[in-house]
Amino acid sequence: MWDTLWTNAHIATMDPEEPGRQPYGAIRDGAIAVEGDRIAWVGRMKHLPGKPETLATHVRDARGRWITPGLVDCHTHLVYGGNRAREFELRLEGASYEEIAKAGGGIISTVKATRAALEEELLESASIRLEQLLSEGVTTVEIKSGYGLDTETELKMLRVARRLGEQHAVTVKTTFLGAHALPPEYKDRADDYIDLVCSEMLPAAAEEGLADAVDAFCEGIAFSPEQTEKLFQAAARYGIPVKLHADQLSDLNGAGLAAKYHALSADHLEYTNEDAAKAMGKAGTVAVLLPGAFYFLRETKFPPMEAFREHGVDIALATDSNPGSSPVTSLLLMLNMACTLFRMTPEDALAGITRNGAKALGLGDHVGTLTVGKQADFVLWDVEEPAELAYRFGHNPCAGVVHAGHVVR
Ligand code: DI6
Ligand code: FE
Repeated sequence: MWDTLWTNAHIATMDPEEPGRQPYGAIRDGAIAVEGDRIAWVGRMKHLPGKPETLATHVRDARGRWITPGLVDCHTHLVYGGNRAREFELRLEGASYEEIAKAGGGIISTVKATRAALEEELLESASIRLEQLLSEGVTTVEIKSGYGLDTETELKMLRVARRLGEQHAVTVKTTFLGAHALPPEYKDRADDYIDLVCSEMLPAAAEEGLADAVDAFCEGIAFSPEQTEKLFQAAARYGIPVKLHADQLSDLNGAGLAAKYHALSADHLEYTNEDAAKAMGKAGTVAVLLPGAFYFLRETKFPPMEAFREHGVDIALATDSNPGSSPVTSLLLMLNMACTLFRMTPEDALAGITRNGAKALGLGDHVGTLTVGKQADFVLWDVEEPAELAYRFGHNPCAGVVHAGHVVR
């Protein structure tokens, strides 16, 4: 007997290997069985090995709804103090994101607010943002540090991220982003700061088991490729996988560097060159596109979509939820924006927030498709076809969420 059998569902498995594959890996008139926290069976109703009541302790009727894998938001900065609404006004008056950063605003203004905040305050403000993501079917979320830029505050942020995962029905992956910006006390001493990150902050985060991955901002206004490389080498010594904020505002060959270190993902990528895209394909590094930041910074340079496709680079999408460049807490909106702005198909976009989002977190074998043996994370939707998830915006058709086998919404 299975624990739960969901009947009368249309299932977008998102499994690329689904036999006789339909778009979205779809199984119409299907059923999905859960045993413990795992998926035990997925298929057509007519192929069930018996009458539903004889197969499972609980039978739940999905009443013709669509079921997709639980959504994966693989790049967020959910934990921070304050907000940057005033900076938004300045940008609308003509100041650029880089100018504001160089004048000591930008990331550094959030660093000040985050250092000043108590752990409980950070937990509370991030909880509200997290609940907004979860209400749309997110079951896995990555959360970065990077607004502390000193050991104490970086660890405080990562502890908050871990506690969010304990207090909410979601799988949290943490990323240590100590190399996000140069703190004011290290002005003109970026190499010294990177030494501190490598020799004190990263070891402390690793020691407490707070860093599932290591990330950096490789950019003219942040850290050079050489400094990034030092950090990647330190991460390797701790056996922690890397990711990179790469080529967001200029092409420093960040994506190529990420590929060289077999990064899980390279993120943003508006200015990525073709050779780097090719290297990403070879290394299996996922391209994480962040349409919220593209839109909010009014970027006009598009990520090299053609090159990614040609070189077999998997594309994921995420909110980049943060106070400066993407103050958004809707992953479904990113689905729509990826289609309208980046010309992705609704199916590819959905893969970007399920299967490929999982891969970008090193969880490709664990979540992201509805396949027997994977964790039972899925979402029921009040839609008539899966493309509706990308087509509407500002609308939430989430009708139910299962996380690790439990109905949580
Ligand atoms: N790129 C981004 O878009 C975020 N971080 C980064 O490296 C923005 C962070 C911020 O402006 O607060
Ligand atoms: Fe980011």
